[in-house]
Amino acid sequence: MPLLSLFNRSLLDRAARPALEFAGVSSTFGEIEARSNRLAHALRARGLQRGERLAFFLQNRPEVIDLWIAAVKLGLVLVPVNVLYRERELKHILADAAPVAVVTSPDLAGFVPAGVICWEVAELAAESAAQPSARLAVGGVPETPLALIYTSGTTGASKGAVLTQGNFAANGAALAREWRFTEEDRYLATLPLFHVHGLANGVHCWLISGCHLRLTERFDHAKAAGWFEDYRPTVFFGVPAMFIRLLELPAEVARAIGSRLRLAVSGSAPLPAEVHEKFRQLYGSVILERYGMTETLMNISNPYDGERRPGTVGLPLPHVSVRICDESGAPVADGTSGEVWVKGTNVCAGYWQRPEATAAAWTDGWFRTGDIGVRAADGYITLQGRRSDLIISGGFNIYPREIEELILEQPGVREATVVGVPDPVRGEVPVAYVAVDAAVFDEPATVAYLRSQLASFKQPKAFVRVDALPRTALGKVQKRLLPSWQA
Ligand code: MLC
Ligand code: AMP
Repeated sequence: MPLLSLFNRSLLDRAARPALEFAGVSSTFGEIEARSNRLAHALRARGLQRGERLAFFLQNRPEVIDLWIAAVKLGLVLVPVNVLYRERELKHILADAAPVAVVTSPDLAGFVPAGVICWEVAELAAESAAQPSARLAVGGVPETPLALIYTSGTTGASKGAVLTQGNFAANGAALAREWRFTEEDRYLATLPLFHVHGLANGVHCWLISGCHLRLTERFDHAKAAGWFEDYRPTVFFGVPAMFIRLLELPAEVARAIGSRLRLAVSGSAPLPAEVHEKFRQLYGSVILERYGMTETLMNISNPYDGERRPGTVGLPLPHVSVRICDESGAPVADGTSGEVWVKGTNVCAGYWQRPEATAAAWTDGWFRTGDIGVRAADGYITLQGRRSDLIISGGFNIYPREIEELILEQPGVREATVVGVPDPVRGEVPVAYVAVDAAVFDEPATVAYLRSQLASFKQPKAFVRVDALPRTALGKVQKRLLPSWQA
């Protein structure tokens, strides 16, 4: 079913129902329909045409949702940008995607590189208010691109995954069904809307099922207990760092929250089995872990009914085919590790303007995820690591090479490498190992430079000095031979 038809189940058929709450302000589905129509007219008045790209660089707020729905109606391609990105990341994404403009807010606009056109989100909303509320829908087919979402894939260079309306429809419809969403659900949405976990899963399960959503600007563990108590959600989606923070709540508070929570979903990074178990003991709720990627949306999920097995990501979703392959691309036997390959209506159309990267990631119609996994005889899949040295910190991806390149540009640095070290909350954090000329290397200046260029979660927690990096005979850095580091 086309994405807009899925949305119509709520936007048109449940027009009078309360839909969304943000900062104490509520909207019905009918109001969201009208707001997104007015915004579509305003975007059209600013000259945007089907197929054109428009970036957004915004914290979570209802305007992001209005923009998403307006983009579906107009056939626009949105480019979500992580609010923590700084000069280097923004320059790359905005040059590569070349959007008509970036929709942003005054607090973030200062980070947008000079020469890029910014549209102030409040101005756009004010302009929309004067537009007609009648639907302006040019429609879309499943192949119509809807988003370019930047991800680093298995190499360091960030690439735009071209996700279509059909990808979001297939993913959203499957998850809403598999995870038993109904219009009675109350979904607490704290994940960022610039990543697929919050956007493709959260927003789409909500719009397709017609449940209620409370949006927060971001996850804040100091406020989380209050939100759960006050809103009484039945559904929560989070990254492991959020569940680890939630383990800090007093037992009676946790038990009360858990008694109302019918579904807690974790993904984007490995959920340690002990967190799964501690959450069950404290909240009386068994976390459902699933596995996805920007390029593929969701692939594999533990079952709603049946065993949610800790440490595993479960079974392939009904519309997704999964193979575990060896280096030659041949499927391996159950119990043997290999690379996870996926195929299905969830998989993106390729990388934006990068035919070589696209060719390298697909083989015979299968997308090669770069994740290493193993399938048990009963079908449950466990992820064991990655082919690349990706670091995942709090659910945000970090490619060491991106940080290494910047450090190597600093005066006095001979060699540099960045590795992920274990962190009790965020899973991993980056640490830099450097061989430097001590008389020249200026660590505070390097830290300040990295802060101006890269997202805060990519900042190395330490610069560990070594005489030289351990290397193989071929010159490759042997990260596992580096001295261990502890905070
Ligand atoms: C995080 N920070 C933010 C922020 N989110 N700052 C401003 N706005 C936001 N929206 C920064 C903080 O400033 C801080 O920076 C650091 O992140 C941690 O903040 P914290 O308050 O100490 O939070 P913490 O309890 O550690 O939890 C971090 C977190 C965050 C869980 C809130 O990591 C997060 O939002 N993660 C979600 C990532 C996500 O959605 N991933 C999905 C990718 S899609 P400093 O300077 O102190 O470090 C994908 C596919 C799939 O992977 O399968 O889903
Ligand atoms: P992204 O590029 O941000 O979409 O990140 C996708 C990556 O997150 C995947 O390739 C996995 O390595 C990782 N990931 C997502 N879900 C899980 C999970 N449940 N367990 C382990 N890793 C995960």
